[in-house]
This record gives sequence, C-alpha cells and structure tokens, in this order.
Amino acid sequence: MSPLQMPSVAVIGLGYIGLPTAAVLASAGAKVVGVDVKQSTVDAVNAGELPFVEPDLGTVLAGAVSMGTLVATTVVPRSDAYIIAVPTPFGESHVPDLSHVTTAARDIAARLEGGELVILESTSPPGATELVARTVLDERADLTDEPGRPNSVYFAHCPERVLPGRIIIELRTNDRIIGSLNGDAGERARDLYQLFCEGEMLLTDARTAELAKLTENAYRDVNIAFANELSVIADQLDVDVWELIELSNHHPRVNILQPGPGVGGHCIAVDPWFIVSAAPESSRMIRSAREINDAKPQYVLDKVVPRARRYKEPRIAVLGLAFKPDIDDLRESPAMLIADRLAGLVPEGDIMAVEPHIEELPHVLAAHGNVRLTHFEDAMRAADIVLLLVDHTIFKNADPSTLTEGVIVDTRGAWRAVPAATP
Ligand code: SAJ
Repeated sequence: MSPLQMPSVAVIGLGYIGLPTAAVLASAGAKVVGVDVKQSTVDAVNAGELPFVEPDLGTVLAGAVSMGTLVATTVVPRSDAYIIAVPTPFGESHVPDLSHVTTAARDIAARLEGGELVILESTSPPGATELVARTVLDERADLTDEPGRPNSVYFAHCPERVLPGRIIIELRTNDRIIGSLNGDAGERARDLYQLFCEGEMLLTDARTAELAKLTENAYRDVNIAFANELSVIADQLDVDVWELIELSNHHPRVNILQPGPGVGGHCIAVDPWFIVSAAPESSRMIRSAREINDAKPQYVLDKVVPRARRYKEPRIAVLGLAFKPDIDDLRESPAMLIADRLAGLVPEGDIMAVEPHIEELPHVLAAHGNVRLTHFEDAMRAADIVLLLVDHTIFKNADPSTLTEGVIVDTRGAWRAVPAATP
C-alpha cells in the first residue's frame, strides 16, 4: 500500500493491548490516533515514552511517534477504522461490565459518516460485538449495518491473544481470529491486521470469535486447576506432587501443568467467568476450575500461618509478589493476596517481601506496618520461614539449603531437583 492509501485508524484505550497495537500499526505506516481517557498516558505516548514496562514496545513506540504516524489524544477522531481495546472487568457476581465498551461505541458513533470499520478487540462475552453495533445504531438512526449501502458501518471482533512480556513479537506472528458481524467486515479487518501481522488470518463469525478467546483462557485455567487440585491431594497422601507430575508427564499423551499458589493476571482469572455468566447451568467444570484456583491462596495460608504462630515474632521471607515469573506485573497476583492476608493474620510477624522487579512496596502491603521490601539474601539470612510464591529465575538459581535453617514452603516447586514440565 502506498502511504496515500494507508488507512486512518483510531485505537480507543491505550493499555497493555491498545498501545502496542497502535504502535505496530503506526510503524507499518497506518495513520494512527491513540485515544485514552488518562491525560498522563496521552502525554507519555506523545513524548514517545512508555506508560508501562513491556520489552521492545519502547523502540516501536518511539519510532512511530517520531515518524509522525502515531499521535495520542483524549478525544475520538474521525477515522476509516476504529479498534476498541478498553477494559472489560467483571462486576458483582462475576457478571461482565461492558460499560467502557458501550461508552467507546457511543464516542465512535458521533464520528461516523458511513463506510467505516469498527473492531472490538477487548476480551468480551458472547454477544458483545452485537451490543457495539446496537449501541452505534441506536445513537445514529441515519446509519445501517446492512452491507453495501453508502451509510453502512461494518463491525468485527478480533480478540488479542498475546502473552505479556512477548507482546510485540506475538502481535506480529500469532494467528488472528477475525469474527465478522456483517457484510465483508471480516475481510476488511483482515486487510487491516495484515499490515503488521504475518500470522494466519482465521475468519469466522463474531460470536465464535468471542467464545474462542474465552475458550483458550478457560482451557488453560482448567488445566492449571487440575494441577492445583492434584497438589492438595498429593499433600494429603504425603506424596511429592512435583515428582508425581514429572513421572506422569513421561506418558506420551499426558502433559500436566504446574501447581502454584493460585492463578493471577488479568486474563485467565477473569475470562472463564464470562463463559460461566453466559451459560451458568452448563459451565460446571469451568466454574469449578475457577473456584479451585481461587481457593489455592487460602490453602497456602493455612499451611504457613500455624507454623508462623509457633514463633513469638516470626520472621517470614515472602519470595515474589508478581503474578508470574520474571515480570513486574502485580495485577490480580495470588502472591500479593497471600502477602496481604499473611500480614493481617500474623501481626506480630516481620514480613520480608522480596520482589526484585519493583522498587517500592505496593501501598496495600505498606499500609500493614509489618511488611518491608527486602533484598533476597538479607531475607533468606534472617528468615524463620521462607515462603516461595513466584519462581523468578533469581530464586530458582539459589540453593536454599545453604541459605536458611528455617521452614521452607515452596509453592512452585522451584527448589526441586527434578525438572518440571513445560507450563
Ligand atoms: N500458571 C500456573 N501454572 C502453570 C501455568 C501458569 O500456576 O502451569 C499461572 C501463572 O503463574 C499465572 C497465571 O497462571 O499466575 C496465568 O499465567 P499464564 O502465563 O498462563 O497466562 P497470561 O495470563 O500471562 O496470558 C494468557 C495467555 N493465554 C493462554 O496461554 C491461553 C495469553 O496468550 C493471552 O493473550 C492472555 O492470557 C490474555 O490476554 O488473555
């Protein structure tokens, strides 16, 4: 495509997905306007600076901003295509909250002239793309979703499936599911994503695309729940779960994932609830998996707290706060939840939180008064109890037997000699 034929694209929501998508589209030459409600995010992006940590994103962003193909603003502009990448949290009783999506749809509606493509990228429950279309058309009686007319608007759902820490590479190489709601919306979306994505473009309808994304994360959640349930069973039967899984995984058709202190992050712990909420009677296994994984932090506490209470003033090293290894992301982290509850349950304890990827203790932990951010070696030297919650490489490479004489609770199997299965 020549620069003159390049589409203009507005990306609504400059978070973990919207910003990288805007940056790779702009570096491919599209004229991109990133939109966010937060002025500080808009200012950072316009200065070519990253509002959060993600490998390689800084370079792509700075390049696009200096080329002039990416600018950020708080107001939705007129564009050929719109990508909605706003948060879709769940509210009371795990019911999805689509208010950010409908607000974005209304903002977009005000700019449409006919002929545009509106893509929903946010992870969404089945029917959300239809909701976007309905919201737009309710606002604008002069537009239609009947294809082929000058006043037609085209709607599609293209869920993101990138792994935090590998977003830029996976945006460019992962296959994309593209769900069309009307006319040739799918083909139009495919042409847009092909500007930066070398993966296969898998065209389907919008509902299937919505459910496919949720299915992927629910599948992983169910598999982790199996490992977590197994770890509790093995404990009861006095069997080493890590050895058990390692041995079972030698079977050619068995690949059990790794147990841990629970499931964190903003995706796997959230998305399965969207399926449960859409089909509550039929989602028995998916719901149980969520409950099993959500119960794991309390199981860990039930192991640690009685041990801590044997000491007058227990010194407890809590290793790791992030939601998974070698990242700084604390969102929905089971390790954070455990550290927070532990500090409350053992008020006389000295809780030494070790998280090499952050510089300041999160407010929720600092507020306890008995939690301090501590260097790994210092915490190991001083601890009566060592509670390993995240298998950061720095922890895995240490030899715990030389570091402490206290009690070790290793929730990740990081200090086992037996190599673990690939998670
Ligand atoms: N975990 C375990 N045991 C394991 C594997 C993971 O306890 O064997 C835990 C991790 O410690 C972490 C949580 O699960 O707390 C989730 O981590 P993850 O690496 O499995 O996944 P996320 O949340 O970083 O990213 C997922 C990915 N989805 C799948 O692998 C199916 C990613 O591709 C999605 O794009 C992302 O969710 C998303 O945005 O939906």
